[in-house]
Amino acid sequence: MAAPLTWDIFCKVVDNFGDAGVCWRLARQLANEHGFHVRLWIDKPDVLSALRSGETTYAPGSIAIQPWHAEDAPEDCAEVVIEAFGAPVPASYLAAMARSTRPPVWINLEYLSAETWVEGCHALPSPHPRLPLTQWFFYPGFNARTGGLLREVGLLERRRGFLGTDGPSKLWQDLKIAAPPTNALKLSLFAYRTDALPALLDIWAAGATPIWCAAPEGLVSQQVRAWADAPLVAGGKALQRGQLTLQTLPFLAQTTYDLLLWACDLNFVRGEDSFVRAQWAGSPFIWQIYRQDEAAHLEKLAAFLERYAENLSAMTTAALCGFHADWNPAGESAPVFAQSWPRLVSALPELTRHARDWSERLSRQTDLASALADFVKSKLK
Ligand code: TRH
Repeated sequence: MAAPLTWDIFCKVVDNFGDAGVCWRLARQLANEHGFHVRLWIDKPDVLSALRSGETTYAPGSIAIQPWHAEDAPEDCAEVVIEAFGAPVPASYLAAMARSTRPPVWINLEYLSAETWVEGCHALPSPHPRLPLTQWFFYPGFNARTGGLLREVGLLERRRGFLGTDGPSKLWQDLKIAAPPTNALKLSLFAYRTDALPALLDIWAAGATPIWCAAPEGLVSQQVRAWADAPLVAGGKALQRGQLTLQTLPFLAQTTYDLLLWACDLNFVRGEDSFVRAQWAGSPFIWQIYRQDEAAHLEKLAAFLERYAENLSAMTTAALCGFHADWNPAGESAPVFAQSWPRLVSALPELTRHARDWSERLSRQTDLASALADFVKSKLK
């Protein structure tokens, strides 16, 4: 039997958790499900530690996590080399790649976007200007003309199992928090700092619907505490303000965060990885997109919403897009949510059905790790 392929993934943490989160998921799947030997080179291993705390669900020995310092490079190059989100491999490593008797399959794994141009760029070659090497663009995406989305084997079955049994109550017990009130709309909140947040918390507290909101520690924690005007211990007793029960949580391990998404009725997510996990959770979600210069992110947001809302009624589409516009404001003034929140709540029954169908439909697509494995095999023939 041939020895398992060796993969080097290079990850540079730009900020926050998404770069590490995506690379870790990919590494884990390539090792666990495809049996490859993976080295994950990461410049900030502590970011990864936060995501993995207490996690034991990967085959020990098949993933090596390697701290990566600037131009430090591994001496030997792997058979497959992935530059995640354009993190360039060190020059000496590139030279080693060029010297190999069989040059590695060299992939630039790009950010996720629902924009249609992605389909034209996915899997295109980019020959190196000087060296005998070719890099391949690999774009995640929402259809078969792209590389697909990261999805572990059996993910949706596990979600169904969790929800079909006492998964949520066990989760609250494990988190050592009181179970949400049974009549409350259960929300999770993961967001970038935004001036829009206090107004939304006000609406939740004063609104007609009882709301339970779980907020893991992060960029908005300070704002949440300032709004509550209370110290709020992460994972401590929930705070009651009018109709809102606010439950702070510690930053969770990635695998536990999934369970929180599964257990909630509506998830506020951001960036890339939590955005994808919310889709696998099969519940409605609100996406706070990572801001880019010249408001490029708003086009990306619109492209996704257009794709996602394809089979929704006009009213629900308007509610979904209206709320996203308020949560991702183009201008400086903070939105008030007085209209967009109640409209979103009215749209939740249809959005809930839609979210379930969407996740089932997407799950019929080849997942990103398998698509990468197939692509690599086709290049090694
Ligand atoms: O953290 P993010 O904002 O990450 C990024 C980065 O900003 C990056 O530079 C940018 O390029 C990219 O977004 C688009 O959001 P994201 O992608 O959702 O990553 C968050 C990760 O943190 C994800 O793997 C889920 C995980 N997570 C936990 O493990 N525990 C938690 O409690 C929470 C709230 C999240």
